[in-house]
Amino acid sequence: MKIVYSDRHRVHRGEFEIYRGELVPCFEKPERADFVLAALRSQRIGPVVEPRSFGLAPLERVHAPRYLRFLERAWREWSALGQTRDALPAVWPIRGFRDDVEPRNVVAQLGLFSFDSGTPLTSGTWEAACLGADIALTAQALVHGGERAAFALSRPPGHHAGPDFLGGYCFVNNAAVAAQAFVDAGVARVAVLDVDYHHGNGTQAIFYERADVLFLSIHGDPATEYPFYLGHADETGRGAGDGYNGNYPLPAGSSNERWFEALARACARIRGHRPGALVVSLGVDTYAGDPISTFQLDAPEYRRLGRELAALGLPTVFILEGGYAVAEIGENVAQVLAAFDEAAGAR
Ligand code: OKP
Ligand code: ZN
Repeated sequence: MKIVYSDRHRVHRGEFEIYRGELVPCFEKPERADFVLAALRSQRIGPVVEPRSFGLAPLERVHAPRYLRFLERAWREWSALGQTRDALPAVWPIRGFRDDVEPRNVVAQLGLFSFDSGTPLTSGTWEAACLGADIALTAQALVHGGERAAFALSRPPGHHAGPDFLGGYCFVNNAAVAAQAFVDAGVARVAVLDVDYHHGNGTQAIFYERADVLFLSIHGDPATEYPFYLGHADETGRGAGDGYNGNYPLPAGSSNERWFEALARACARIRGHRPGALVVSLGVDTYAGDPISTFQLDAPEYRRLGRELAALGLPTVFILEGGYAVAEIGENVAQVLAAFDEAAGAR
């Protein structure tokens, strides 16, 4: 399958995140994409193509305009305060505070539009976030144009970014942008399957009240795992979206057998939805060696995942999300995509 990639992702390079009260080096670093690209090349998955430019309109279909305007100007206003380090929020409007009045101070805006202090906003963040969306949209256009599948090799990830908030290393929700692009191109029903270790709270929030985009996520139980405040099994959608959201939280440390049971249930739901396209939020932080996660997947399981996704028989856009065992994430992504291509008869 084609890989959409640009090396301009490097302009987003966070230095530190706050973790358990300490500033620690960012887990989400540019080298992640380098390892993925190298592994795909050595497994002869490709070709690699450059993204096209789609502008802001497709982002505004899933994000609030005032949030996008904030992202665009935030670094400028932060540096105008005299700050040279990355911007990190430190104050948030939780229950009882006003979120309808936009504060003028960028420090306050950072809190209004975020949910954690682990997501540094840097001089290159806006450019990289827009580039990530262009990569996802280029992959979507390839698949809508007849390719069986395409891989959006983008970073930073997107699935924690909601209608008007950043967090979890995410700013623009690439998977949601791609899913919405299918809808806007006339695909009546779309499915988004999120197999990252962490619940895709942003994607869920974006589509929670909609029946056209089915969102399913397999992840570490939010009772103990990030992002903690969303991702439980009883979140099934609201209003018109009732029945079109499915969460499969698994206890930390769950076995591969349990993970594939959840995948089988998710795949059955996808078949029942009869979508015209599938978007996969492909995080490989489910890997046994991942430094911030607790599942046990490894090469054979990533191959099995690729086969089971191919068996759905759907036009499929893969979008890179998490994966922090930096040296191994390339291999893990390559296993999924190679097995998918083989099962789809493309190798
Ligand atoms: C983003 B994605 C680790 C603490 C957790 C947030 C994790 C974001 C994961 N030091 N920080 O879903 O892979
Ligand atoms: Zn993750």
